[in-house]
Amino acid sequence: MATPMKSMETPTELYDDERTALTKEAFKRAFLDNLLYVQGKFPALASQNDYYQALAYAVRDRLLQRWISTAAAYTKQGSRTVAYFSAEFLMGPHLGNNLINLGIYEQVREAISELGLDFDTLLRQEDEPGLGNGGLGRLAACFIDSMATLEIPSLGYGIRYEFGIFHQEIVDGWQTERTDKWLRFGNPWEILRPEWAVEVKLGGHTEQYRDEQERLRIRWVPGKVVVGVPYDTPILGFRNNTANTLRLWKAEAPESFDFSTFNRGDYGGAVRQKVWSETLSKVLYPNDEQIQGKTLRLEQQYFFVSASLQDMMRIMRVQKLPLERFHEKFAVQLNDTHPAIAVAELMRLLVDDHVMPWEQAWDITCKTFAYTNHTLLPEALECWPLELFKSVLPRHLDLIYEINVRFLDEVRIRFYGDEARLARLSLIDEHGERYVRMAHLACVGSHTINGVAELHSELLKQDVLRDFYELWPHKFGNKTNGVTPRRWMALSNPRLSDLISEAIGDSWLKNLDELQKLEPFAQDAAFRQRWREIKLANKVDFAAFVKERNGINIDPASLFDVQVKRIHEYKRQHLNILHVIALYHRLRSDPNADFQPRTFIFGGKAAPAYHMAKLIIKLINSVADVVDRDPAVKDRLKVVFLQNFNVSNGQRVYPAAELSEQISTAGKEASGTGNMKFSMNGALTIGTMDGANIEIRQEVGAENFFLFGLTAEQVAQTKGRGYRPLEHMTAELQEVISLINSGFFSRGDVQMFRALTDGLLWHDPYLVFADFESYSECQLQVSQAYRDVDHWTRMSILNSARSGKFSSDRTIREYCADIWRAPSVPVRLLSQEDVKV
Ligand code: Z57
Repeated sequence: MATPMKSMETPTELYDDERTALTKEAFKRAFLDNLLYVQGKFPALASQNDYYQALAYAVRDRLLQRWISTAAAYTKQGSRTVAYFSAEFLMGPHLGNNLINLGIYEQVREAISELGLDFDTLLRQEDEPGLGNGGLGRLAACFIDSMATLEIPSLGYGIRYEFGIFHQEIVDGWQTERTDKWLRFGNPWEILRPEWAVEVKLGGHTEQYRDEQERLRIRWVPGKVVVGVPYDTPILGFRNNTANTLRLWKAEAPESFDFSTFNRGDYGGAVRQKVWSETLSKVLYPNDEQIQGKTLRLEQQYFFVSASLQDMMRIMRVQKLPLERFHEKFAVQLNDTHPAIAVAELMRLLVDDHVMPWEQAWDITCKTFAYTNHTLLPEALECWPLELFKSVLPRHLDLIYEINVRFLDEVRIRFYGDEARLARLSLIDEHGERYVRMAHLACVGSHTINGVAELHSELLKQDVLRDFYELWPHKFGNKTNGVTPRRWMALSNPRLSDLISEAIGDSWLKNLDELQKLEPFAQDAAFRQRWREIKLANKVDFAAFVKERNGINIDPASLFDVQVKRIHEYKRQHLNILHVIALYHRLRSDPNADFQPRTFIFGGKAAPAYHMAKLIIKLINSVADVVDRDPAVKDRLKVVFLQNFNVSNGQRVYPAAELSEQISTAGKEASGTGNMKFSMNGALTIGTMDGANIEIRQEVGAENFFLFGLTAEQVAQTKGRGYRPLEHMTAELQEVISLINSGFFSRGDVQMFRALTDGLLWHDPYLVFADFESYSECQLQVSQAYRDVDHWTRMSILNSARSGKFSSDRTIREYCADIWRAPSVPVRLLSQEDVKV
């Protein structure tokens, strides 16, 4: 008999190159092996989801080889590492993206179809990890993609929410929410690391004690303890050997806690403890730019921040680095104030747990953190009521008081006798109820503070963080956002990407500035023709998708005009829909009017408690319904509300869009990133002078951009004078408002949209009426421009050709150079030889 143990005793090969080869044949073998040995399914009985899982595991094997190689390179070099702290990572589906980055998308598509399966059906099986709300979470995802592509050693740290952003369904025109059970069928992209679990304390109180050397110290006696368990997802670079890590924490109950209760016979208590612990990573708060101030949210923030900092200290121990060098080993970026508690937590870990002198700990802390602000909206600035804060983090409150005393001492000397300034700068807001100001904590504890677009960074200095700017002007800078062209062009728009590569080669995906080489092609009639054909093919695909989802027919020959983003008054979806109603009114009044057919496409989620945003969704759907049923406007005007806008749906809509709506009130949108995805994919923008729109216009040229509306300065002036909407009322706008209020879109219900129309008429902080005429006028120019097909196509090509700046690779290069000082570390793929055991 053969002796199977023989070979086990002398293992020489950690992995088999054949097993993870990138050839089609090796891939088929791996796929079938996974189906049988991992899924336990016989091909004839397997479901589409079983096939997807097998495919995902076959891809994952190929990714792990790179991951091991990356870990080996980083460990060997003891490299400086970026830790990106974010409460949200809106990753979108992994499968297609990993195939693109590995460079095997086509081979795998062929392998799968040769096995008689439909590749696109399998791709669609993946439940996307929607662990974010909108722009901020998606930015974090683009950033970790770019860091891997640029070979920057990095870790993304966040929360493994069991339920991500809710699933939106439209019922009778209203948004309804359903839980996002993305883990239902398991997650093949993550790897559990139970050996690196850490304990996180919460609640309780502090007390003084004397240590062995009779020193007076403070001890935190927690009310409860949870365990953070890391789940790692490898993040591939584009066509290199780098696989960085996204490390997300799941909250679990510590066994020891359970046992003490359990042993006392209190089974219910033991279960309650477990249930409570797990609620910490149960669900993502679905608010974008409007905080709710819930205890659980603060607990979530502290939970992932503490677990991450402890994990980083473990890495230092493994690499035998002293904690005094924490800031040399790690650069931590705070994605908004959600992880800002890290400033106090690092101080606690250094001062309390590692007995480091305060001054030294503070020096390390300030050299470790950098803070990115993402908003100018006052309601989005996090402030925690003192009592709530104290009940969750009693020790941190004391540390923050100490940080504040020392900080205000510095301010007092700099600004002699300026008491008002002290109150404005304090980490504690003492006007009325007292609050901890998280943005102030982030500013004080960071060496660098940045905004996310030029205008936003300027307004931060003038406005929201003015006092900090006057104190530390050298800390402030700008890092204009970007998006990854791998997901937002190569993966989502293969037709266009192939045409571009045919014209200028394929290195543009790594160096997006090379898109400039497309400029001469704007003058080439044959190229323009192909450019148009591709847009049309994308529109046809999208129309089929709309038909399947909404059951309505849209005409691919009409102008596709798209606004997809979170629903918020400052983003002014209502400005858009008021204009649609105006067009409808024009068509009804003059049925023979010369009219460029248009399809208005909307998509986006409203925070579940944001009633006005939900009412805007209802209005859009109500208009869509009326317009769809009215034969008088048939084929000329259509309105579609795309349900459940998320990353996957975004990948379908950007390539099909011709007009991108970026119509926020100037001075309100920090940057916007959807605006960049549209422009890269050849859509033209109708937009205000807000966020990154300004830079997009700068890059593509004013003649290739439809600008309207008040500037941020004019908005401020208008408000300063006292904004009176009625002064901006026109006859057409009057008709529009009357039509809504008459119940025309609400089956005679004259009350339904009153809160919306009254808001616009009497107290509108977003100046919709003030911009309405300028917007309508600009939309007329859009319709005229669209009729000149060649002119439009030229503008479209130039938008794409000049969008190189908006690659997140450029953004990350700037963070590396100016903030992180983290050099790249190329990775060599380990071979069998390297890993002989
Ligand atoms: C969020 O998605 C953004 C800012 C926030 O403060 C919160 Br909370 C969530 C967005 C901005 O609204 C966008 O303008 C910006 O492009 C994006 O963050 C990424 O910076």
